[in-house]
Amino acid sequence: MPEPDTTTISRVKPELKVERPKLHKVLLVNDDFTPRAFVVTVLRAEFRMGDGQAQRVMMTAHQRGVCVVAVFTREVAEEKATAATEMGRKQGYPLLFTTEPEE
Ligand code: TYC
Repeated sequence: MPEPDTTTISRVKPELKVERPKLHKVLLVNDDFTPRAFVVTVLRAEFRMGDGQAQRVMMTAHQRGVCVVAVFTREVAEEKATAATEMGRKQGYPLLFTTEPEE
């Protein structure tokens, strides 16, 4: 009698190594020179915020020194921080947006 064909089925699950990209925060840094209304304009233009949210973020940075604006992948966070900082620079303001990785 011939042996039946055998099939070996692996019981070891292949490890899935799909990692979520780390998110990065965009931070708004306070200064003594940029007008409040201009900070609000930049937040609305670059981060698509409504007026109320932009006012709150601006006032938080004003009172505490820094405020988290939003969270993105590293590339997008850096692009937006650079573009928003550049809006201030063009008007001669020291307005600064920075980025940092989320824990
Ligand atoms: N402190 C500024 C002023 O009193 C306003 C301001 C707020 C500037 C937040 C920057 O990130 C900032 N005119």
